[in-house]
Amino acid sequence: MKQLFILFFVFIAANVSAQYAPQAGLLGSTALHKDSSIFVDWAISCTINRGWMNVADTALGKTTAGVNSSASGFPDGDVVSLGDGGEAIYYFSNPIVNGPGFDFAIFENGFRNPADSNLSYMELAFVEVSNDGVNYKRFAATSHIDTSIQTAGFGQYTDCRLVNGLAGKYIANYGTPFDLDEFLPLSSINLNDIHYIKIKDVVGSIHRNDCSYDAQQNIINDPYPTDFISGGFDLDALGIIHQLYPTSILNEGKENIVSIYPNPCQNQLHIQSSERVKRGTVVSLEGKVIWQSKEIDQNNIDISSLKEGVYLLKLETEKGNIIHQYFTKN
Ligand SMILES: [Ca+2]
Ligand SMILES: [Ca+2]
Ligand SMILES: [Ca+2]
Repeated sequence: MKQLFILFFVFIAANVSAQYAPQAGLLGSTALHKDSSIFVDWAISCTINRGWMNVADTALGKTTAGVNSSASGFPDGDVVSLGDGGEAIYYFSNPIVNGPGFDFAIFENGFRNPADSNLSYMELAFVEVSNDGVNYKRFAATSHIDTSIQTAGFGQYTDCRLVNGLAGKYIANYGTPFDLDEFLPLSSINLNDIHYIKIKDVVGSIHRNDCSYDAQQNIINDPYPTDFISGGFDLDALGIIHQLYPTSILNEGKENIVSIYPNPCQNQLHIQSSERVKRGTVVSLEGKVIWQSKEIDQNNIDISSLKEGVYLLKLETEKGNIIHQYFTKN
């Protein structure tokens, strides 16, 4: 009897551990609203490798809804549909880094069940990060969604508390956040130099031939089939929380203080400024200081000796404003 009691207790404990953060707007949710000041920038460069409308019937062809740029910039509801197992790969010239807490968030276009705020239509995707675009590390995905009955391709709601480590957990306008801390035990990835993030649609079939597995080799039951042109994960945007160099967003309200031209530039970079510029520093995208001035002369910087490429110029004005501008040397 005592043994039975212990077994029962273990069963309850396992169930409790399956309860991950709830849907956006509910107590304990980790969802990040698109207007949150936590975001310092939005990913702009995205390549799409479309998946099939239905992996089990490739004669239907691949998804076509949306274009690469649908996944760029601020979340706007314009999405690109990845299809079964399709991928989006973001590139960051200014790498994502592991700062305190979450480092980036992914936006999809799921929606809530009007009758139950815990439930939503969820399409899920794996998330992977890479330094070089060749070797990727995947965030550990967990799904405790029941796999006895296939989640329908459209209009069936699921409780996101059953899911962790997968993009698409949260409804439209709310990002699902990811923390690079997860990879701290690995020496094979530099967490302060993430140039690539891959988002790969979960093929939601519960049939073993076509299914996707979470990190514990459980089948992930996700809407399937989604055999229409907008099938699969609908990627809206990627919000950046921590990156190596501050961005123009951090210059907000200060752009009118300093502008640089021409850009791209070959020889003389001109600085137009309403405050006297005290100091300038040119930094490579690898974070190496290339050049530093004691005084900026005549608001010109000679960049003729730099190699071709993109650089960051940090300018400090007399009033203590620090402005960051990127320029391309050609
Ligand atoms: Ca972090
Ligand atoms: Ca899918
Ligand atoms: Ca979008």
